[in-house]
Amino acid sequence: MQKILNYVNGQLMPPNKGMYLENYNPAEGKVYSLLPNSDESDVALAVQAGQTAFVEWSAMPLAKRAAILQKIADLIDRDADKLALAESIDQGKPLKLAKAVDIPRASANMRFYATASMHVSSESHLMEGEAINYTTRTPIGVAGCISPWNLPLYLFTWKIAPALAAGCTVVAKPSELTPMTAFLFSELCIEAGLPAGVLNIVHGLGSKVGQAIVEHPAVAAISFTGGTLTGKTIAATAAPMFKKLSLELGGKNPNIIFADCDFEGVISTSIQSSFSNQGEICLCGSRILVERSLYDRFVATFVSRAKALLVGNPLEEQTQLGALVSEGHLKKVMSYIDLAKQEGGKVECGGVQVKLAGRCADGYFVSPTVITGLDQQCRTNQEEIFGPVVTIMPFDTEEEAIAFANATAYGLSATIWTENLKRAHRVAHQLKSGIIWINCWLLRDLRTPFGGMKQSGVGREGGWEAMKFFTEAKNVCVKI
Ligand code: TXE
Repeated sequence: MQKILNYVNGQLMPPNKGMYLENYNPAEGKVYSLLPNSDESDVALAVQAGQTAFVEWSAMPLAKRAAILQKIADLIDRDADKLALAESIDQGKPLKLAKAVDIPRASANMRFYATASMHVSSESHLMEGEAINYTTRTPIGVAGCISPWNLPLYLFTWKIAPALAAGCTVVAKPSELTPMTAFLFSELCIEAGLPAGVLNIVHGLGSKVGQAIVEHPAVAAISFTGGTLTGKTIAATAAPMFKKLSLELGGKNPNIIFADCDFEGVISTSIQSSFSNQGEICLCGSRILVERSLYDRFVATFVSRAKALLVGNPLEEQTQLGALVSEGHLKKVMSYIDLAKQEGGKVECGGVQVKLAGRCADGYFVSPTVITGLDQQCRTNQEEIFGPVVTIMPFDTEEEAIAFANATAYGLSATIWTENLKRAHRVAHQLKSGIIWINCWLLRDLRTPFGGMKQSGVGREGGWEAMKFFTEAKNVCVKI
């Protein structure tokens, strides 16, 4: 069986203790490869390699550094089909989606930050007749990047690209549920000539490898995407060590639909924002709020479109929803559907595990699920489910829509549908979310700040925000 290897100090190597974990193909419910069950000794080697490599990498001319990152992007493009297939097998997502979104975005992340690093300029502040201040930004050192399983290579590169472009070296840990594309990525880094120790990838459990990265005194910054509870644990460890922290956590995002919307646009985009990637995207609009005069029509049309979605073998072209990432996650999603029923919800469609024939007979498939009849405060409407499950609730006034939208502990993203320009802006200003889409969803410009309010996280990624995160400002004041 294939063994995934760690990537430490430029070498692909087994974990120190020779222990491995089983890696599942979620569409088949079967183990298909093994990944290192690394521990703090592997992390210690990786951090040491990062510290040594930092001297050369942080001093390398920007253009040279950028050329290596661009080369990695070229190699991702060259191997796009292979990487997309690996992502689909490892994660359960439709191959078509991995080809259209995940892998192109991984190379775009590398290219975006490779070129961004060459456009950085420093600030200066003149004190008339007295002094001049100039501010430099220097890379922070060894950065820890911990990424999740929903968009594996996409989010892995989203973290390491700005870190490397800023001149940091990195110790990264992909999710133990989806390690394959990060492993293939390490082979591409070697081929691209990335100097040894600049990027180190240590595979294994969050509680062992992730925790060891966060605890290591020589790791100066932690960039994490994952669950809110894990984020709390990481913050509790890192904050007393005065590490820089960027936390991208969960969401319970409202999709607010006013009666004056473009109805066809709303339906087709809401199907996407509800069920893309099996609903395993932190930006999915899992709470759909609809103005009462449109409510019945919306529910009828949306439910009929959700029923028509094809859940199937992720490798087949016509499949629209693949498998959930793991058996554990399947159980979590199913338990929330049970909870919704206990809370008085009506399952309008779906709500069941899908049993496929043949190769995928034991896979973790759930039908697109739409639930109505719940109030805003119930647990189903407060907690992140992270699966193909949405609720629909009516509202009567703009004020009520805003109150409902803001009525959770999360504040990641929100979508507003209306043809009334003034209302769109008015509502956007009152929503407590870091990312707002008006009449669209998941339209991403990599220059914009990305992140959430409240329990959706701390800090922002994207554009200069990420470059700033991985660098430290130093002000020099010169008397003239
Ligand atoms: O994520 P974890 P899980 C949400 C979603 C999901 C829930 C739990 O609701 O159902 O979180 O998912 C590493 N120190 N999101 O448990 O554990 C872990 O190995 C350091 C939202 O799978 O947060 C993995 O690499 N690292 C989300 C990464 O953290 C630790 C994406 C994420 O895993 C660690 C995923 C520790 N103590 C889940 N414990 C989003 N915001 O997009 C775990 N890890």
